[in-house]
Amino acid sequence: MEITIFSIFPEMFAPLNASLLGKAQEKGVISLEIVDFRHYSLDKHRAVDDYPFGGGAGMVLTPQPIVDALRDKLNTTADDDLEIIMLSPQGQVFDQQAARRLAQKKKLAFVCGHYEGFDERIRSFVDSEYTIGDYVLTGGELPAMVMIDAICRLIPGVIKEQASFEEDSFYQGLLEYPQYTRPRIFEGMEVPEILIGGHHEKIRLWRKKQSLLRTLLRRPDLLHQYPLNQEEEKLLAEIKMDLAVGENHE
Ligand code: 4GT
Repeated sequence: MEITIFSIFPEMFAPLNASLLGKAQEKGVISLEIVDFRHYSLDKHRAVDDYPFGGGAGMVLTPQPIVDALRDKLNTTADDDLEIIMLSPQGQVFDQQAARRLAQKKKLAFVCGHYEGFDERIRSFVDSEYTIGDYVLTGGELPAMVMIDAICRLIPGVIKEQASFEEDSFYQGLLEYPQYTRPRIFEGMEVPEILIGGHHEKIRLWRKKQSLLRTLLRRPDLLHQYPLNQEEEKLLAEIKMDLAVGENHE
């Protein structure tokens, strides 16, 4: 996948060169180009922002540098392989489903804003607009990195074990079950007995039940969205019985 980032703070993207995404770049599985759109400003002071028409506090990103940078770096004429994404608190909420959709693209571009935001006309030059959640940040750089991380780990060859996300997708829409490694007893806290025995079917059911319990207690909103199969319906009924008699609290 080819990723192009448009930002006036290119130095903020150093984290993408570390860890798995750094490796993926070395392997050529993904490529990153960071474009400082200030270089495209035709203003005598290289300004990228200006005062808002109608008055008010703060500055607004002006269209010229961003649109010229997009035109110079991308094929902006109806390219199905490319999606140009704007980051803003007014976008659609980025979630795992959006990550899976975007991981299918050959090319992605991210336009990161600053100050009070974008001149409205810049929106005509992007394909989609995303927010990473309902809070305000100083710029779109961190949201772009969050999206890039979530998307790239779904690309084959970025994570070593394909199983890491095949399993994720098995529990798609539910929270993860509790995990343990050695030692069997740490400061008096024991690993659940069921995980020691090696009875794979019992372990699978215990984990599924734990996922359902954890999702019910912590994220009931997710559980309401989740399409329960027969086995899961049965486990959830058990959980509700357990809770009623005071068992199974986290
Ligand atoms: C939050 C998010 C975002 C901002 C988010 C333009 C001026 C937007 C600053 C920028 N804040 N961008 N994408 N929650 N702030 O995703």
